[in-house]
Amino acid sequence: MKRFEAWLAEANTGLAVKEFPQGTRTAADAARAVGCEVGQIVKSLVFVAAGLPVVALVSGANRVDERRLGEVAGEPVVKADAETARNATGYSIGGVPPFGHLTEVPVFMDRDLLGYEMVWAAAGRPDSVFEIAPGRLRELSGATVVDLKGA
Ligand code: 5CA
Repeated sequence: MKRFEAWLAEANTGLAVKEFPQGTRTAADAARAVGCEVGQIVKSLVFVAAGLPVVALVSGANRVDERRLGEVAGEPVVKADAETARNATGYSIGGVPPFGHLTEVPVFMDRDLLGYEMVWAAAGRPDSVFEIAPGRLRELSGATVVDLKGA
């Protein structure tokens, strides 16, 4: 079994991963593959705040306001490079899942995601996603819900 599926099974989530050969590397790709609104795609973005990684779960319709994320993270943030993102989460950019990370990473979640009945997030690879209710996403990720979008 693949690594993120193994995590889902181990945690008894009942969540199922869907593979799309056409690819789900970006939010636009994922929305096209799934056939949902781009806002329903969860981007799992890794940042670094004072040397420590944090993850922002952001609606595919929104851009993160980095100043706002810095306020809630307590330190200014910069986008993580590919290697830092991989070391923190255990997954490569394009497939970073919203939870089940290799290390303990604080997670912040875009409030707008709660406006959808269901959302889709990356499942560890750039061709795989899974569907989840946003309330469940918050629980499993232990996320703090905040307004993350820029003006
Ligand atoms: N699978 C899709 C949708 S579920 C996905 O993972 N989308 S994502 O938005 O969460 O991941 C892509 C994001 O990674 C881009 O929006 C961008 O912010 C970031 N990214 C892409 N390339 C790099 C890079 N070289 N260094 C740092 N961040 C990058």
